Amino acid sequence: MGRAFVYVILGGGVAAGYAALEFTKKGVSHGELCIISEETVAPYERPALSKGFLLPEAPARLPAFHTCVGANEERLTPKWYKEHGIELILGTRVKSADVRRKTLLTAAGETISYKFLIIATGARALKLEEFGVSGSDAENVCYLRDLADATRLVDVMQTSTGGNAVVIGGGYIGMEVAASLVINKINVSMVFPEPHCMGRLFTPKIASYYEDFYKSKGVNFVKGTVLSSFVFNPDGKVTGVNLKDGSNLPADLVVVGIGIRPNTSLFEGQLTLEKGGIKVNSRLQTSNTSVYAVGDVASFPVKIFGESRRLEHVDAARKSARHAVTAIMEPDTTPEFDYLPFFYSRVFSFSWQFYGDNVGETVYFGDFSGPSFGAYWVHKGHLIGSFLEGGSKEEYEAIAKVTRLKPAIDDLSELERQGLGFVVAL
Ligand code: FAD
Ligand code: NAD
Ligand code: ISD
Repeated sequence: MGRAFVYVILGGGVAAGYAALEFTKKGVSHGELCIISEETVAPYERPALSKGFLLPEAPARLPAFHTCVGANEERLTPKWYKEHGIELILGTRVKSADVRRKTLLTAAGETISYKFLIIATGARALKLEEFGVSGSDAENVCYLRDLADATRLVDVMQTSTGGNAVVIGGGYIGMEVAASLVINKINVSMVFPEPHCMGRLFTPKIASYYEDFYKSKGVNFVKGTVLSSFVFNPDGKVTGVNLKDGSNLPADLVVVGIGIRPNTSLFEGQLTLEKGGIKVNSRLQTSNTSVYAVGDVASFPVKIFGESRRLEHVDAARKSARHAVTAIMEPDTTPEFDYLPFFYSRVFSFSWQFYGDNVGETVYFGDFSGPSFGAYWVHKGHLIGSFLEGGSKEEYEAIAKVTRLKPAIDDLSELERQGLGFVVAL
């Protein structure tokens, strides 16, 4: 059995939703496009899962956060897909792909053929087993990648009020979930190997601002070590964790956020890979001209850095998806994808944005004991990265605009003196 489509989006996450919206804007006909997703729900804004979804009061629930509400665009409910003649093939895992024949084979045994394929398979959470620790399938050990994970986390959280949680990992998931656990009145210990949180982005000074606040909320940071094993009760529930430094922590709940691995396996040996992702050109086109890759799974040329990167952030997923659709539908007029990396987070009442790259010398500005502060990164005489906590919409727009311009910086102390005034004035 089989079906044929002109356009197939493989994966039903953030990028898929934004690609679908773009296809309708470009005039796709009924019956030409399908989305195949292992998830059982239509594409949604994944960032909500570690924020609004975990709130104790009035938590975000579908259908409220289907794409594309995160970019203040239309909310694409299952009804919307139906009205637009887009087939949503949900709860369906693709188990193999043949890019030469232009076919995908689902786990249910259906062959789906395409003229153009957009790979939007995203990534999966790394498991502790990959680091030699077993037992992460216990009922109170949670990962957080999709709606099913988030639903399970909420269930475990609700039975752990007043108890102890151990958060493994000090990155995005670790920081956002730890804040949510505190808001849910759960005592939190965070365990990670680096000397400070958000090691991939924050400097020690920026990290200590947030860590100090978390500590004031009772969070216990255990740094420079990792988990070595779990302690179980006779029912197979985790009651504690043993750490490599010899210490141990009690646990009613464990949340693991130790990074991701892009879902490339269907295409290994068929498409060129790079930096752990599927290599694409500035049209988001892979080494096979009928196949495009977008979002977390794609390694694409970031023009302002002059090199390819794989970015694990929602803005890149949204914009790369839209660009790929434009490149497919308007091949002769689509410019190169020229993307300015943008990361953000919201925890407690904090909200920060970062644009560009965090290499070179750091120049801080603002009041690190107050609600708003920031940093610039200056590399080879140019401002190439900007971070701002507690900014206004206009200020965030200003740091983005100036970072894209990569202005020459002759005098770091003058930049420090001007602080946010530097970008606001330009
Ligand atoms: P995904 O959204 O992961 O979608 C991939 C889809 O492909 C899934 O539906 C999956 O089931 C499907 N799939 C994979 N393999 C198959 C297969 N073989 N067959 C069928 N379907 C398949 N980024 C930010 O910038 N800001 C944030 O605040 C933020 N918060 C986040 C919070 C959480 C909890 C998580 C997990 C991520 C967060 N991110 C955030 C990252 C952001 O969500 C991702 O960058 C984004 O979702 C990537 O979109 P994508 O479409 O490439 O992949
Ligand atoms: P991450 O890469 O942000 O952080 C991983 C953390 O785990 C790091 O602190 C790392 O040192 C630590 N770690 C690695 N191995 C470990 C081990 N064996 N034991 C203990 N700690 C270990 O990844 P994440 O936090 O898992 O997030 C997953 C994905 O979700 C990422 O792609 C991230 O970008 C995305 N996400 C983004 C946001 C956002 O942009 N606001 C929010 C949530 C999730
Ligand atoms: O970008 C985002 C984000 O951080 C969310 O929480 O999209 C979601 C939506 O705003 C949720 O409605």
